[in-house]
Amino acid sequence: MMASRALVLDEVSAFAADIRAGLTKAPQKELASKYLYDELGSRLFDVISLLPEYGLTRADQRLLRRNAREIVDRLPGDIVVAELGSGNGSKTRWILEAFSRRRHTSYFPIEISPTALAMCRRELSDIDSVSIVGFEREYLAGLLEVTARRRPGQHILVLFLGSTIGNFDHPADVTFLQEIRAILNPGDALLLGTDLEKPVDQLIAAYDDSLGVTAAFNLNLLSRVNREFSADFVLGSFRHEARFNSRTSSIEMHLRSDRTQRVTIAKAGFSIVIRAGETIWTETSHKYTLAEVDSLARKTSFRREAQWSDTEWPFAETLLVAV
Ligand code: AVI
Repeated sequence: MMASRALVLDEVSAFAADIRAGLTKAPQKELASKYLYDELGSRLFDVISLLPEYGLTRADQRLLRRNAREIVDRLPGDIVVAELGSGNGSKTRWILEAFSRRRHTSYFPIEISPTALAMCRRELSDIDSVSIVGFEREYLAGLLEVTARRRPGQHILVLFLGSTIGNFDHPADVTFLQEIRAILNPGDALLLGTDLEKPVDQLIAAYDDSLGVTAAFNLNLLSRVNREFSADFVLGSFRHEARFNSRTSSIEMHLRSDRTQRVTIAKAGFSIVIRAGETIWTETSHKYTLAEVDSLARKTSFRREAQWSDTEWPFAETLLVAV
């Protein structure tokens, strides 16, 4: 389902307002990580998931492939599947195939990236007995539309995979799950992927890979602002940085300016000065413990139905049911 013209204009002005708020924030400038995913950023993220250093996506895929049948068996009846941030759809295949063996299944990917939505449709269109309707929307707006379409007796399974929840600053992760829960009915389910704590050097390598793909992914955010808002960020004067914040147990991505410079974001109508050594914070990626996942569920009125974890790359898939 394509966004209307009015919505696209709204999104542009929301983006402009977010850029202004983030880049004028003191003492730490920031840009929201959701803006990393324009067409180029979405494709760079797909490459990141293939990097030897970045085991997160492969762990997520292994767990879904090995446990799809059990996940589906634990959710009897007529289930509609909604996915928040479908990406290219490749991880969802096993779940949809398992549901489709039981009955015809509706799948609603919800994505703000039209590129990812198109890739997802292409990737999954060959599965028999699955109908796909994509929503080019923010997560909660899309989920509201999906729930409005549910028929009496149908339950919803929301997929929130790949540890995207970790990209919400705490306590925004709790607030976001509460908002999802408020949209759902008791008995609806949430399959939540969370990346788990692991050695810091392994994490730094995953977010500062030797090919420089993550650096390109991060820098593309400035390049996107240049393209869409006629800004004049000089990409060569910023350096990608991945650091571990042990207080929050999160990897943070930053872009560090190597000189003091003025940057004008022409179409958003403002300019800023960035000092030498100052950073723009572009992403948080929280690493959970299993106890934290349990507490997240408790705080958001879900009960843990089942949990599977990967040992090769510590990662957990948790099936939560709304109470
Ligand atoms: C999408 N998200 C879970 C990724 C992560 O690991 O936090 C995004 C990413 N950023 C850098 N590499 C991958």
